[in-house]
Amino acid sequence: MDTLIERAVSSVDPFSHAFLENPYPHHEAMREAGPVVRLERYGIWAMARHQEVRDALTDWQTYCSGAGVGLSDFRKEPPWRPPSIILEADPPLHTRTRAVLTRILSPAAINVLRERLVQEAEVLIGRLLEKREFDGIAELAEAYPLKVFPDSVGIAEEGRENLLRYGSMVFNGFGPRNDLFDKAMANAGPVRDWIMSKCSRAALAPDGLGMQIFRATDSGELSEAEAGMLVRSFLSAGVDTTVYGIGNALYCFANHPEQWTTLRENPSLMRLAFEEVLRFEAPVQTFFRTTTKAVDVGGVQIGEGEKVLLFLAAANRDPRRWERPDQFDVRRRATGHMTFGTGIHGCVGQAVARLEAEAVFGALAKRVAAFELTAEPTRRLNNTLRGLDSLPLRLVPA
Ligand code: 4MI
Repeated sequence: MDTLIERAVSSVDPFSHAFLENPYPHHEAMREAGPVVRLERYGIWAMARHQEVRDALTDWQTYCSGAGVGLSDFRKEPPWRPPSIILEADPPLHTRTRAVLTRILSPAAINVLRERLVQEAEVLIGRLLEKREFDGIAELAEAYPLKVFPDSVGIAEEGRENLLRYGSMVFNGFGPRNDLFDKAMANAGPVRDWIMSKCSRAALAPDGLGMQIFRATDSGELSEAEAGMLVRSFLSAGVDTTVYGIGNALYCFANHPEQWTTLRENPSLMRLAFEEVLRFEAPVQTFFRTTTKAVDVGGVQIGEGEKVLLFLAAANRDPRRWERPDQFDVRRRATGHMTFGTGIHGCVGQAVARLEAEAVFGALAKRVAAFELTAEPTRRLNNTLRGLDSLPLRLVPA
């Protein structure tokens, strides 16, 4: 006899303001409801346990990306922009584009940027120490990536404010057409035009990461148009993710001063500490996949062509996987978190993200004893990202 498993159903809206303000109780409810939960409101499935999220991410043949990694199914409605040829692609296209970026963004290739990124962090932290009080989001979490990332890609200075506007479009664009989506898309035309104008060979510095993509056209590995599309991927993925990651790290250390002290006393914990930030306050909270065939998940049948919402941030606090999951602890082995994803689509830029964090928090660790909140931080709600709009800080010099 077959075992009958009751299918868990939830009426929660994971893109509502209430959910996004504090997702953690909802994550727990979804994890405990079952290995996969039907979200009635959108007619989709959700996974919130570490094992199931991981299994879905490592099975691209069943859980594809080519129908989009947001709520919208590209096979049923036109995407708001031409699909990414790496994020929103499956093998064999993905295999070819991914190989180019894997090479350009390898840890060894990215180490070449280290000296400049450390230098920029030290200059910025020196200025902020003189100021003493500032907004940790605008003046640090945004200011740093907005300087070093476009410099590294090889983009001109003018108009860089469009990068954050475009990031908001990209990450809110993975959600439903709600108020956050509409607000992000309000000025889409000029922002998209600016971004696309920076994706051509002529707009890129000769020694940057962007031009390295165009060099892959020499061997016939990519077409000229594909190279431009991969520069667009850099500009889509490389700014907001690190802005929210650095902002969330500042927020964690301001709220857990003893963890900052532990880190300062043990500088070798730096890399692990940033992984713990990514586990505990994941800048990227969710991604979707689409099933290519019917699949059984823990006794529940999911049909073909169904959207599945993967709660990376809920997997990161699954008590089946982590001890004391709701405790921020820089000493724990936080690797294995799902914030960078895993499998063939696992974050290709993670060496850059880690380098930026190491540069910023390494500079802070040398000179800052503590972060004091001078007012309540405010949240910036986003359909995909979790982070702050403002983080009023006072630095206590070491
Ligand atoms: C995971 S964040 C992200 C990655 C890739 C792209 C956008 C966002 C893209 O456009 O390729």
